[in-house]
Amino acid sequence: MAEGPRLTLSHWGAYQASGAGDAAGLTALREDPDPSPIGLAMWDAYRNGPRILRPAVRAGWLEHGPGRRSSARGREPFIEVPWEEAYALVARELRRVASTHGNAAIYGGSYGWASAGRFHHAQSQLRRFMSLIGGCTVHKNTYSYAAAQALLPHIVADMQGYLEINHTSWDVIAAHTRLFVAFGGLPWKNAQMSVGGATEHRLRDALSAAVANGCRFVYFSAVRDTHLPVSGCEWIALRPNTDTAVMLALACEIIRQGHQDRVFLDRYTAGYEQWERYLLGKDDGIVKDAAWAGPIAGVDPQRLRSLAADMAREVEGKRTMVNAAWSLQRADHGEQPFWAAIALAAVIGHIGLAGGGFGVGYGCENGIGSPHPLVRAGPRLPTSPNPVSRYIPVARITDMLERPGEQFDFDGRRLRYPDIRLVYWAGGNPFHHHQDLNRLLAAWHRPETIVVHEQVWNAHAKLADIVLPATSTLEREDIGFAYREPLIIAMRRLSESPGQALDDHEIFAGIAAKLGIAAQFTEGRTPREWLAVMWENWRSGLQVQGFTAPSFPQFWSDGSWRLPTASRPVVMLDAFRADPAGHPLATPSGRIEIFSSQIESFGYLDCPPQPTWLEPAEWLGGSRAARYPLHLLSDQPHTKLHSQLDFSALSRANKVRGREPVWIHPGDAAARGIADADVVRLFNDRGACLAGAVITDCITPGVLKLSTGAWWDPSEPGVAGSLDKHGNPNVLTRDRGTSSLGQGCSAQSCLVQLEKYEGAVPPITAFDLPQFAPERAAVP
Ligand SMILES: Nc1nc2c(c(=O)[nH]1)N[C@H]1C(S)=C(S)[C@@H](COP(=O)(O)OP(=O)(O)OC[C@H]3O[C@@H](n4cnc5c(=O)[nH]c(N)nc54)[C@H](O)[C@@H]3O)O[C@H]1N2
Ligand SMILES: Nc1nc2c(c(=O)[nH]1)N[C@H]1C(S)=C(S)[C@@H](COP(=O)(O)OP(=O)(O)OC[C@H]3O[C@@H](n4cnc5c(=O)[nH]c(N)nc54)[C@H](O)[C@@H]3O)O[C@H]1N2
Ligand SMILES: [Mo]
Repeated sequence: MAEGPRLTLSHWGAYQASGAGDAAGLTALREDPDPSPIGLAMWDAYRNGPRILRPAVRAGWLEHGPGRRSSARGREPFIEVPWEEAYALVARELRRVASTHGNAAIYGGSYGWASAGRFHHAQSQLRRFMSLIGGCTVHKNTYSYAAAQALLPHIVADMQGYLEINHTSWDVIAAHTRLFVAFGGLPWKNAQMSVGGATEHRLRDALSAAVANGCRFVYFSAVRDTHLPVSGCEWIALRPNTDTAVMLALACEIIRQGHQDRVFLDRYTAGYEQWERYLLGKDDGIVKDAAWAGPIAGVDPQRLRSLAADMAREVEGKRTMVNAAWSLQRADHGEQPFWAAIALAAVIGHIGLAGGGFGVGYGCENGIGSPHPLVRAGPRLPTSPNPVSRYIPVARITDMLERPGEQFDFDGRRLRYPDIRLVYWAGGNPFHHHQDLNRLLAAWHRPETIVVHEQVWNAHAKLADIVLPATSTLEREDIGFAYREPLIIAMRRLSESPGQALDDHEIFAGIAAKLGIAAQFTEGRTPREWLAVMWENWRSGLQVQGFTAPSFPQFWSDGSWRLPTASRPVVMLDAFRADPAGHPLATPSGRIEIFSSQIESFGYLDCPPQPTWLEPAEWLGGSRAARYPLHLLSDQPHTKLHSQLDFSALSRANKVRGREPVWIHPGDAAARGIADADVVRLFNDRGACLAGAVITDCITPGVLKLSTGAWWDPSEPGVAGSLDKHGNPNVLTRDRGTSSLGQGCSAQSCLVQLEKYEGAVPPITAFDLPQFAPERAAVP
């Protein structure tokens, strides 16, 4: 088969191999108007980073067996073993746990972004493998937007299945939006990513085009968006977690000004009257107007009143767009700001029309607002259904490990936590993504065995019992696809695998062989044959949707396939707007539910049946602020994806004295005697970390910003509560569900204290390899 251009794809972009020998590297795709620098640093990082080279087993596990001395995780050396021995150990352990405790005692939720590429997608491989061995307990929903995933189907539409992939496209916004109000901003840094692979980074140009066309941008955030590429964007600083109060006030002012769209509310929504009573204070005597919200959010009420007046207007067919960033709902009661944003947009009445309505994620990922056509489901590795029905909402992992057998609420159901004996992870990093890591660490000692496929020696790998080294995308062939991206990429193998690292597929095939199910797992195909089968299956499905894709050999030799241009612009909910009876929503009323009887029937005090202001457990207006007076935001990092590539030159260049930078307002720094580039200590009852001070007026007084992604680097590995030397905010964040409805991650509700670090600054050890037991270290 002819070999085409040497391309690869990552979540942050498509790149081409360039140069040879010492000059070998990656260059951005010529067609990409605004490529991400993250990919340029990836070549060197994957080749010279702290990669895992051989299968490794924790010494105590190998010597004493599963369950013994599990509290020594992270504190014992590893013993490197040959692959055949590793396969046999994992196979025997899976068989033991399944036969003694049942398959539900295996947690294979394995949340995480893994890498681009549809065949080697680690979780797909894991799912296929697990379903063949009798299944496992899994997870539901995401860290990204679990509150939205639970709430939105009740009140408007499915988040992942409809809303996320049907945002009104940027070209329509440029032509038809006169006012764009963004809660959480439109962070360019986040739009570097598309899950599966961004191939055309469009946010910068999209914003420029809209502003050039006269669109006014106003954004509410505790931080100034330093990457906003256009002038003419207005920043309204607000206290974190108070967006709901601001949205209620904007709606209340529009109603008091008599500008609510009565026709829209009558025809397309349900339950408006009850919400209006709440906004106007008919029952509790509190009018939720600008004068009420101003002091809660720290915003000038007059600014809210005049913004409300502007939002209600439609001028010459140009409308108002209200957007909520996903960060808003990763907070205590995170369901409420999303519901309030949609109810506010309903009061304005522009939903379903070009340029107006609401967004739930512009700027969060590159694909949102894409003009490119939607093709259903990319090429997929076939998997059979999971034979085990048990699951948890994804962010309840510590609760599950701590409290087997206990009941909990989730989206109208009562569920019970399973008793997990074996944890299996491939393609995610819980010691990056989960909150309150000291609590997770203590719970992590409970399972008898932890198996991890990883590329790198991060904290997650160091805390496992059996570590199996996985390849990176540069070291394997694949098909790269993401929703509403224009290019499908034939991903080439561009680099040698380090040491004995193998593809996740090959690792599972090896274990499957020990279990006697290799033929079922691989179906006798090579990876290249799988790519061909996956492509051809997808291609015939595309034909039905009216797209003609090339054959696999043609695609492979061309190196990529460009989707045809979309036949019509995307306008979210346009069919519903045009014909609400013919295209009802999948909600109980078929309309947008401003009041939800279904949610009311659940009786959750932490998720009332209409958009409501509820004080977060931790915020600047609450009583806890007396002790911990600073609100910590842990946003997404701009130099990497989560914890991936934290060891790259790009990520390291952004650190301050080797630590993750923390943004501090000049007043907060002065009050604590902190100077720029000082090493500082952030702490609360849950933990403490060091970080590097960046003093800036791009942040509101009383707020700190420490992006996620710094590899957890505890001063005493394996010991809960020890100081993190590197700046991982999750030693500080609170591990509670958003509410009984969503049970999502609520990392953005977190108060801390800050001080200058006076002790001797400890060295960073996050990127060091673990200890290996000397006697067996020399496996060939
Ligand atoms: N405080 C706080 N915490 C947060 C958030 C926040 O805003 N604040 N955001 C949350 C959100 S939205 C998310 S999505 C999560 C992200 O959390 P994760 O998705 O878990 O984070 P990643 O660092 O992307 O983890 C992916 C891991 O998979 C490994 N990997 C990559 N490719 C492969 C592969 O092919 N095979 C194998 N075996 N491994 C591979 C990488 O080395 C890496 O360790 O974090 C959440 N945590
Ligand atoms: N470069 C890069 N891009 C990424 C990722 C990454 O790791 N790196 N991760 C990807 C993933 S998995 C996801 S889920 C998305 C996440 O997308 P988001 O959830 O939107 O991302 P964040 O960066 O956490 O937050 C966006 C902005 O909201 C602000 N903010 C936080 N809390 C509040 C609040 O209460 N009110 C208001 N008004 N603003 C608030 C933050 O300070 C930040 O400026 O990003 C994706 N894009
Ligand atoms: Mo996410």
